[in-house]
Amino acid sequence: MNGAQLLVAALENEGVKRIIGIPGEENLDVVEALRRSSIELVLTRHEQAAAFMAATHGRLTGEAGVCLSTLGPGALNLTTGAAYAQLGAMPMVMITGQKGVLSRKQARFQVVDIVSTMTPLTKMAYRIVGTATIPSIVREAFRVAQQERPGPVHLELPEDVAAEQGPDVPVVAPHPTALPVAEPAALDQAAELIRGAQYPLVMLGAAASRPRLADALSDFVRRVQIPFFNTQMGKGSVAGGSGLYMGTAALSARDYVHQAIDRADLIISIGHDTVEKPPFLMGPGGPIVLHVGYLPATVEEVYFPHAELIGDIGPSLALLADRLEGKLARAGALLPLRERILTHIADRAQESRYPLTPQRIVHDVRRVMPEDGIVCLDNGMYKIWFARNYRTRVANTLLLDNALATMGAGLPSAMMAAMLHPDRRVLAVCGDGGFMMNSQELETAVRLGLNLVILILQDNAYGMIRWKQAADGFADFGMSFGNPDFVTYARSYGMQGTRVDGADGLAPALEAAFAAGGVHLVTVPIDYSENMRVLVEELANIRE
Ligand SMILES: Cc1ncc(C[n+]2csc(CCOP(=O)(O)OP(=O)(O)O)c2C)c(N)n1
Ligand SMILES: [Mg+2]
Repeated sequence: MNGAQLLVAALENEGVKRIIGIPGEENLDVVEALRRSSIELVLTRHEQAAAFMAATHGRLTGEAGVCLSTLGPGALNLTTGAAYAQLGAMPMVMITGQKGVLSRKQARFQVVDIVSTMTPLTKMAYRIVGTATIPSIVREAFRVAQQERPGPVHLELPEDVAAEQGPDVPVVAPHPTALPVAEPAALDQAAELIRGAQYPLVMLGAAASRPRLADALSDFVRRVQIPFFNTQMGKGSVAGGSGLYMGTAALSARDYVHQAIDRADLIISIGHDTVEKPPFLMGPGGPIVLHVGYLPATVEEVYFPHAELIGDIGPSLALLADRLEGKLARAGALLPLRERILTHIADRAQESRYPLTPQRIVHDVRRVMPEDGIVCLDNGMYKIWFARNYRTRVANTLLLDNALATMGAGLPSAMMAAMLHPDRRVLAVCGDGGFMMNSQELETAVRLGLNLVILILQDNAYGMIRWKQAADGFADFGMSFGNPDFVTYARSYGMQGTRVDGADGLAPALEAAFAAGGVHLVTVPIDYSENMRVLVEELANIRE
């Protein structure tokens, strides 16, 4: 076997079904080995999209997604995706080519030190220099990528190592590893803290959305009956309408949900990852914070828990619930605030204004998405509105990036969601800015025959920055642009496109797009004057 064949055999051994990316001539041995394997090669039109897709595979399944690129320029195009997976804790393995290590027939043409480039962006970046180590290195790469805290790993396979014939080294079989569960003494201490709280509140953070955790979290909340709120990336991790949801912290302070947070004397912070924009700001005199995590808390200026419960979160929470169930007289002490908070959030959700308000768009999207439908956001102003206003009842049904918060990932992440869940409705929601950063992938989506609807929110501007500019008192300057005619643009890719031209047109347009199947683009103008009215002026007045 040559190096490429060993690599592909090792990937099959990890259960890899597809590799996403754009090969270069340095990868041709790998491409040939893939042709003879069970693994599908999925071409994209930009490596960045391939990395976003691979990372989303990891995010949704817990198993590393795999992407492939050539050396130099192609590998550099993976870097934003690497950072996306690193900050977002998404397991991913990136494989890049390189010129030969033993001879350099093309001198330094296209040679960039990619291993050094990837080192600060990954959990591990490694150049393979001989065939014999390939099976063990691939096993190690997947182990590192998938274990807590998950993230990206980079492997560089130089073309001469890929082509080199070596001994048939056996692959290393993966095996499930159970994580340690929290110590009994730590569980007792945490239970005592919670029993002593007058106004307890649960917060579900980014790690709460790990695919394997959904059932355990829902059980915990149901058993202890303490109301909960989420961070943006913790959204959707408690199944069903528990009646205990208090809101999502899309802002760091002064939103309606902070009325509960500010009143709490104990916050049980489950799976919080400080890569997220802070859901609340710790300071002197605030509530006690109990951090429950796979790993100890990262201490920050705005997050410094007073106690910790460390270990496999699911089983640890079950043991904690054993100590608390039926013993918490004050469990629901903050619940009387719930109605008021949720009513404020739902304000004007059905207003018939055109262009549509963000609240109306969120409301109409929720109407056409079934409970298990998946909405994938790009980054822009609407992310705050979706995080705040879109209610989720199934884990990982609102995929957003509150970690790198990069533009351009909305469409690729939705494409991967549609590949993994062809039976569920998947909607990408993108601003006109973010959509155009990876719109070339419409061709990929059409070629793959995906069922996918893309909703473009059109304000002809980088709206989020325009809002910040206004909120900070700067003049309105430099944030507007023109757009292609999105309906014509969609049709040029061989897909359907619809423009919403009335306040009541969005829900029927989305419904028709899903009913038609295939890839469908819907564009709707958005009225962002609500940003100032609600997120600046109204919220400034809610201090009690
Ligand atoms: C790759 C990248 N570039 C720049 C930014 C900074 N940024 C955040 S939101 C935003 C504007 C997004 O515009 P658009 O996609 O049209 O969404 P809108 O806010 O207008 O709804 C910008 C420029 C970013 N987050 N990521
Ligand atoms: Mg915009």
